[in-house]
Amino acid sequence: MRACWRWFGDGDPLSLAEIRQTGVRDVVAALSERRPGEAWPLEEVRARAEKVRAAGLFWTVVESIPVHEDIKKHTGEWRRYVENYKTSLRHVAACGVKTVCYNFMPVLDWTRTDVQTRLDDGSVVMTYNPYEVAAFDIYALKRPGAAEAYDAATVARAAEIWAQATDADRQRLEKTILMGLPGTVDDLTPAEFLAQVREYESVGEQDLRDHLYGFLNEITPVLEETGLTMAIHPDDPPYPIFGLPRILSTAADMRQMCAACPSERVGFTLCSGSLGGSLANDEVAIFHEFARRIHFCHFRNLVHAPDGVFRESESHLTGKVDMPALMLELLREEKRRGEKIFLRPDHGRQFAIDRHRPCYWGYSFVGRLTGLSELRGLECGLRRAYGL
Ligand code: DNO
Repeated sequence: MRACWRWFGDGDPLSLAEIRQTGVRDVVAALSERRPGEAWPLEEVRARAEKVRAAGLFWTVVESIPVHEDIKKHTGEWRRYVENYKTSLRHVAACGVKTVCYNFMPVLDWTRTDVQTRLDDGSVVMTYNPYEVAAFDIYALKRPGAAEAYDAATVARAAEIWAQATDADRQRLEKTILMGLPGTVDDLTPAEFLAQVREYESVGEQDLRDHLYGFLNEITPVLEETGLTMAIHPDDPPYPIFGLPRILSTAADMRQMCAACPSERVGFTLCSGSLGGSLANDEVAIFHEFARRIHFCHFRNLVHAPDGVFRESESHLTGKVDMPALMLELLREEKRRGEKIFLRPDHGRQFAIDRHRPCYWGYSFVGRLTGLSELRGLECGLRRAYGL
């Protein structure tokens, strides 16, 4: 693996000098101050790349150039936004970037219901509880048709959750679901969120797929011209929520994308923690099947309860994702390519020591470094054992 580290720019509590001491050489960053749809100006991209260079690091992966909602819906000025996207791609490529990570989830990016789940030892992880999402949908958002959209057992559990929740619990849930987690652009109010969700009433699942494939085929010549690869991030959780279509959750979705977009430059971010949100997904089989098109990896692990609630694991190595098998797939693909694959340790626990450095949820220093260290050890052991 070619280990990378996500840096949130000048607002990041971690400095580039500190990141350098993790031993990584490649930084994952974005011009997050630019709004979706805007073209990233060359001088701003260059200034960011130079800042990273001055710290002895390289800005190799962009995460993310967000795709404007109009491109997903084919509304408003979507054609102009596609042209702006191409401009941003040319500019990041000119400054040394090799891969661009992005997602195509309508309205929301990744979603959690609790960002402060305390484990027995006091360290903190994040949780996704589908029953709390249903409760929020039915009782707080009051989305038309929401109650009918869930099965009876989910509705009953959602009712119980809502009845028992204090005002503070309800507010916490609202804030957690709608807040701008890293990668998400805005914190939305429930009314704004509902309005945005309702704009998708006329955009079916197939429409969303067609819009994604059309977008990718449209930008492919720029990828060929610049050498960039595009690495779509899977949906998280990997199934539809709030009645919004989600089209990059399963191997079948990935297969459809490959069939519609022939260029191998159009590929995937293998995010084990996002795909792992569904027990039906086999991350190792997915890596194997789509290996040639995997341009970037996020590795982390999850612990599932039988009822569909999941949280992040105490270790990147143990949990739902068979991390040794996944790493082995990665090493075999690297051997085939004769080239390493960009990978960043995704979300880590927040340890007591991390609490003194306010970080984005999931992006603690010690937590991520622990994850990276585990992955490095695993890589080293597998290389030796398999002669890779
Ligand atoms: C969460 C991240 C996502 C990711 C975007 C990519 O920690 O993995 O927010 O950056 O989905 O567009």
